[in-house]
Amino acid sequence: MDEQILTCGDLSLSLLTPKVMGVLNVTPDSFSDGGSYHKSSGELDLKLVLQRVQIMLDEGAEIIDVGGESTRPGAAQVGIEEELKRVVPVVAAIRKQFDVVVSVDTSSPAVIRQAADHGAGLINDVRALMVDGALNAAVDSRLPVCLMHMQGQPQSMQSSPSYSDIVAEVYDFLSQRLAACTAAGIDRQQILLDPGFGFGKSRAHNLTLVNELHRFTTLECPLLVGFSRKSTVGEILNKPVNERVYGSLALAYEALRQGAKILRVHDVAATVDIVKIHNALEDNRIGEEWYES
Ligand code: PT1
Repeated sequence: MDEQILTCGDLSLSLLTPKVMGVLNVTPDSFSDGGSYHKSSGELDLKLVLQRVQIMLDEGAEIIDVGGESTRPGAAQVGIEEELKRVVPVVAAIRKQFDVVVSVDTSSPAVIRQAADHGAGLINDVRALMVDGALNAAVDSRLPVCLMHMQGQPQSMQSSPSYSDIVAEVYDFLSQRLAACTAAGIDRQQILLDPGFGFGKSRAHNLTLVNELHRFTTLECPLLVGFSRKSTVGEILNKPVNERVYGSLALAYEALRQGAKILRVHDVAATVDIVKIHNALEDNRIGEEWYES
């Protein structure tokens, strides 16, 4: 694979080295940072949002992922009007203040279109552009897209996840969505793939996907992964959401080893440190002929 450069509207993003995507949930109900940026009236406080973005950028995030619908296990779906009201002003405000790639975590064609009109640089869809109209909206936006695998829907996906071969099924799904997207006119170079950790998967399914992540590199699209503070980490450590940083970093490091190019995380500073260590080890390898042979 040659150097991947994503064209994110007026910005571009090189994936020659892995990038950190900082999570910004503008929802009242997300599992980790839900409700953090709301006034007591329940209204979103844009000043708090922009302060959080500034911190993540100072810590080294190169993408900010804005989500207006919680997709954690058990979360309820949100109406289009509410999602638009949450997401679009935030995308616009971030882009007014910062030259950073803003990703929108959405499955809705209306949100894709309006966010793109207000400066979004990437579409991150946990439903892999399968909602009616979403694929066309993404094609029209000309933005890069992240296609993720999920079994079921957030409300019920953890009730009984079941696969005969987790890796093969996720691989085939991503390969089919990749084909659908290129057929619809999305440039192959603009497509990211994500196995969807925690989305309709047991702890064993998640761990197998981590161990076998390298197999997905044969799809020849950059891999995006999100383990940050998720319940698989919590189950292994028997720790609550706010004590899962080190566990999440261990999985992120393994994912880097196996070729992940974007890490979607809450803990930006810590993750940027492990990316730097990974990069230093990679640089040190170059020129070591014995390694090639
Ligand atoms: C992800 C992701 C995402 N995760 C992409 N987008 C979430 N591309 C939202 C738990 O088990 O991995 N990739 N957008 C958050 N979703 C979850 C899922 C949060 C599971 C928590 C859990 O605790």
